[in-house]
Amino acid sequence: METVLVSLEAAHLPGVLRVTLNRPEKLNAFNPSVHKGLAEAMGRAEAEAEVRCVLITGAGRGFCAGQDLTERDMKSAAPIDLGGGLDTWYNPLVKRMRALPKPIVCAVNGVAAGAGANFALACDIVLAARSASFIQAFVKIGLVPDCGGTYFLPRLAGTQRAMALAMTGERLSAEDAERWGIIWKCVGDAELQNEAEKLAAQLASGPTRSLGLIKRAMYASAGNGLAAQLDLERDLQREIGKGGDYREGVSAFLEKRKPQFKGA
Ligand code: LHQ
Repeated sequence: METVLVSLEAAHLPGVLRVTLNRPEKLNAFNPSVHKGLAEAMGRAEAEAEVRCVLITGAGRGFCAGQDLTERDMKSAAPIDLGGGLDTWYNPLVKRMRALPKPIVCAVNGVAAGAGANFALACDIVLAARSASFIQAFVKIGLVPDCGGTYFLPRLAGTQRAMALAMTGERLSAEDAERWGIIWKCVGDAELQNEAEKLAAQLASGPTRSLGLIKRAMYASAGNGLAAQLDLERDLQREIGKGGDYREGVSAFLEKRKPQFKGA
């Protein structure tokens, strides 16, 4: 069985690369096969011009329960090095997601725990089903958050809320995640896939290069002062203004019609 389903549904959702975590019996926990599938999906998203948006979701009742905890033999006395898995899999994945010059939409269909929660937060726009939840489960097994959790959470929710979530491992409902600004929107369970597809389709028909540069500017802002950010905005505006989608956008506005962006 494929542990990650990847499809570019040209007819149904043009430009959208749908990526579905597919180990429902394990709540889509990460194992090497899932990581390989995600790396391949990222490779397609990076390489294929037809891909103009990525939509990530999970099969079954969970989104992702984080690292598969059955993968390691805890009875062995040999010292355990968890850094290797982060170097090999999680850290490159998060960096690639953030660097991808195309939007990534996440539809969190159920519980997102540990690295699964932070994998969702590494996406650019996160929607969640009302019954979904987010758990910084690491502390419950004597670990620290990884997969970018200590970077994303304080920035999204503030240090106090991030600290309490990480130190207690308390479950955060999708509604509270929305209220706290950790995710974009919480929607009814039955509406999630539709809403996520609508958003992904909108983004996939948008000015892809603009979207990529918006992403770059937003993420750069966390490490920049105002002057540096203003300079970056100038540079990006200069770059994007030379492209066809800007001309098309302004022309469509003046001609009172819908723009046909090519993503160029
Ligand atoms: C699982 C898992 C799972 C395997 C549910 N693994 N089977 C860590 C270490 C190394 C290096 C890199 O980084 C990391 C990062 C991390 O992600 S650490 C955090 C790992 N994740 C967790 O600690 C979460 C563990 N899971 C849970 O606490 C619960 O399953 C949650 C709260 C997610 C869901 O609870 P329920 O809805 O009650 O479902 P369940 O517990 O009954 O799970 C359903 C099945 O999925 C069950 O299998 P079974 O054969 O008994 O039906 C679970 O064993 C399996 N499962 N999570 N991480």
